Amino acid sequence: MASRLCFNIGFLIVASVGLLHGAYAANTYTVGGDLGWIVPPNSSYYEEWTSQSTFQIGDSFVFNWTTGTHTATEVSTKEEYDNCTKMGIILKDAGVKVTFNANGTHYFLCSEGTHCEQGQKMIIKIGDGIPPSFAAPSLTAAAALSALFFSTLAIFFLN
Ligand SMILES: *[C@@H]1O[C@H](CO)[C@@H](O)[C@H](O)[C@H]1NC(C)=O
Ligand SMILES: *[C@@H]1O[C@H](CO)[C@@H](O)[C@H](O)[C@H]1NC(C)=O
Ligand SMILES: *[C@@H]1O[C@H](CO)[C@@H](O)[C@H](O)[C@H]1NC(C)=O
Ligand SMILES: *[C@@H]1O[C@H](CO)[C@@H](O)[C@H](O)[C@H]1NC(C)=O
Ligand SMILES: [Cu+2]
Repeated sequence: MASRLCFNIGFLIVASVGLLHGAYAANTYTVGGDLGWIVPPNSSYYEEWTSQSTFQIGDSFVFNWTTGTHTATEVSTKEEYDNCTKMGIILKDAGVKVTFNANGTHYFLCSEGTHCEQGQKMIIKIGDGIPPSFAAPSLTAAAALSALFFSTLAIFFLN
């Protein structure tokens, strides 16, 4: 009896997450493809990589690096991005996964050394790139469910 209840609750959670994600037809991208998130061979590498896809609400990005020290740092403005300003939300764990639950434009760079100046920077545009003017409560609930599901690998930006 007890185990059956457990199973039903577990199924409900998995089904809910599936529905929420399914509604957005979400994809998971490995940033930079096979190269991952490192100092690229040329300064337009990540711009070329992002231009290959149109990103939507619910999409996730895995920042993958294995050797050396990098960060995935999100800065707030285009000016900070252009300047390689090395302050913002700094994610240091290799393999970190970021999921976006709203349209918006996000500026990422590596805050180590001169990596950003060498082109380790990327603009991710979700949908039309325009953030909502207020936070939608239902998306917050979806993020909470997803957070349970992906545990520590997922970092959510709800701006
Ligand atoms: C940048 O490097 C990538 C991978 O080597 C290459 O495909 C692309 O053509 C290069 N772009 C420029 C502008 O050199
Ligand atoms: C991350 O990089 C490592 C080493 O380059 C590679 O083996 C692994 O498949 C990559 N992971 C993803 C999700 O691409
Ligand atoms: C960007 O750099 C310019 C020139 O160094 C500086 O005047 C400006 O304040 C910087 N802006 C930001 C947001 O860091
Ligand atoms: C997000 O952007 C897309 C365009 O890519 C648009 O169709 C959609 O209405 C936008 N969603 C919100 C909630 O503004
Ligand atoms: Cu770096």
